[in-house]
Amino acid sequence: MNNSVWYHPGDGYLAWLQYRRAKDAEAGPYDAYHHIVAADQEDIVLRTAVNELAQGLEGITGNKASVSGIAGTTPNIIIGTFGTGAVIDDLFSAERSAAIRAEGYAIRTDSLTGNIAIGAAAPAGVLYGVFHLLRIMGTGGSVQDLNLLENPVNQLRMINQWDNMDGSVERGYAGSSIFYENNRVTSNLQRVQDYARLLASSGINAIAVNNVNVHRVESRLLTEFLPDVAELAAVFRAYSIKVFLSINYASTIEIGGLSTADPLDPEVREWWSAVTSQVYAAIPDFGGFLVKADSENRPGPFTYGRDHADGANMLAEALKPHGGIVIWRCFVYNCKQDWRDRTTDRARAAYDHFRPLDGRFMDNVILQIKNGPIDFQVREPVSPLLGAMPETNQIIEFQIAQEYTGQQRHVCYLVPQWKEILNFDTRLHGEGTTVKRIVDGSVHGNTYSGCAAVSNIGKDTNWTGHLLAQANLYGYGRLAWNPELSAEEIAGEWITLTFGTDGTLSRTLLSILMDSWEIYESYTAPLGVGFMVNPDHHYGPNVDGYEYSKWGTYHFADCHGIGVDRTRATGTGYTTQYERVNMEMYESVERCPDELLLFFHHVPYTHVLHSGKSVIQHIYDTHFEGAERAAGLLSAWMLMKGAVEQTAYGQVADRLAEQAEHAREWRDVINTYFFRKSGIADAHGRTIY
Ligand code: GCW
Repeated sequence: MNNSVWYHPGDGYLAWLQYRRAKDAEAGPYDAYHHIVAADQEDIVLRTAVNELAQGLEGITGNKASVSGIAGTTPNIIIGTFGTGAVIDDLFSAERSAAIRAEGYAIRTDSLTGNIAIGAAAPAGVLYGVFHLLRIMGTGGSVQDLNLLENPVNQLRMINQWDNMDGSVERGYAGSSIFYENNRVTSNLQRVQDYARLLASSGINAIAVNNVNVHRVESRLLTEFLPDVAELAAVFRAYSIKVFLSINYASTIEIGGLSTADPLDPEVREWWSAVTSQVYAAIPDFGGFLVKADSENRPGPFTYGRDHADGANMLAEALKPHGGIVIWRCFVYNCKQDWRDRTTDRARAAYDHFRPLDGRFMDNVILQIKNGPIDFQVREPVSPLLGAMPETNQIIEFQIAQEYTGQQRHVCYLVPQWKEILNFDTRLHGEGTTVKRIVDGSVHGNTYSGCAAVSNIGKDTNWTGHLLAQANLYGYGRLAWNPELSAEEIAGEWITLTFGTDGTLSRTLLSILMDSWEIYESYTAPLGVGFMVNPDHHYGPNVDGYEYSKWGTYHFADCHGIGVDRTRATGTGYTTQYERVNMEMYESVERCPDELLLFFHHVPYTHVLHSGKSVIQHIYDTHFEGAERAAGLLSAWMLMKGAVEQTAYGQVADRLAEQAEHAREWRDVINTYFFRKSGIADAHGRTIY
């Protein structure tokens, strides 16, 4: 933000960094803080921390803060890294500072002087500590007795941009790219910097700046456009965010003038090693490469009779001397399936491809695994590949962009979904082997661990199209930092930071957010079966949209029943990819959780769920209720007129109106389809067409 002046209150541009003036009662204690002590202002990240703190204080208290290397009249806010001067060292015990890891920090208020100290092992921690203090003030918290210590739970907290250099964003629902226009890197680095602030303030520390589908022009980010990438990296560096590039696996052919991309070919290896060295010469702290290979028609090692380990290791070798890493995606499946073929199961693919390769990857390779086995549906089981490769680094991939969850036209707060996934117990090493512990690296003691997620931002003034979709971006960062935070807590923070402290408004927003995933699920594809969307753009209902296609996403509805038999006994055997306890649960039609029933089983419409309802009646009921509840979101919001800036009110009202209307469309298409298929009437005689 800094010098930009074109945004307006309520338009959403400042997102959760509004720094609204605190109300009197809260401001009292904050007002006293208008001097920042920072011994070291040489380091770029520390400089950012000072600037952010000054800016935040000014917003919250209305006072311009002074900054110097020495304490002024108390109370001061003293920030810095340990071991760089007594100012900060004296304020924390040795034991306390020893407990702080690379990106962690401690914050403490001295009861005598009122001084608040933020101490960290490294500049990044100071920056995170500053954002924490501002979050406390921004939510009206007390700063009088602070004594807290934070370390991020996950090491890699990454964002993936699916931005193309022509300015489009794959699955982007918030305008065009903020990074590229007309096949060049943008010159509007201010917008990029404003994005970096948002990311850093939520805890993000890595970003891949281009789409995983790398076309010809983006292949040249590695070479011809490298100076521009270096400029992007400089912006992110100031916020302690490492830049990665998605690369084209066949770059040697596409831009390298070679005739092959065979990972075992010496010339190919040399090309990558030379190009990688050039990248590091331009960007010494470059993160590494993100790779989508042999996936949805992208090139990969299969062409040369090699496997994913050969491919990934070749790149890892080029990166190794520079400390870089390869993030290799596991979204690999047959996207040219014959729909008549009932034996191929797309859900099985990632595990079948990668599990046998455990132990073959170099230690600077990380596999990036989508949270579910299919593709970011509103409901899927957890990918069985997570945790199934003890010798291999893994990170989980979420999608903040709402490709299948309403495309930022419907509200769908995804943090509850992510939490459910992270809390899932894989049982791989007995009870308590939760996904979050696999992801944070503690189960297998991996060299690298953490999470990645596909961003949901674009050039729209409010970043995310739907103003409420900002909660997903914020929430992802916060959850990546600490998966123990509750979905309510995160939503509450976001609401207060964004909209202020009005109680009624906060309660309304909280219930809209907290209900939204369940509501969206209830009027879309039922009981975990997935898809049922229009092909290509994936918006809106189309039950058979993918039924006779090559994409491997079928529901198999006929006049008797619906669902995919993925059991070992009679189906595709996908269930066997889970540890025994989970396998038995999913295998059994009686024990399988209702919400995933049709993911694992093909059942008659008359099958009775744990809820006591038949499948068909469940479909009718949830769709009638879902559409009604969607309309209820709009009514609830309409009561907030006047309690929130007009622009923000209008933005949200427009989207909720579209959602309400579109939920009716979903309801009627789905209900009508299943009524016609099954011939079974709704027990309550409601209108079905
Ligand atoms: O869900 C699918 C999307 C593609 C995307 C792909 C992937 C980037 O529809 O648009 O491509 O997943 O994750 O690679």
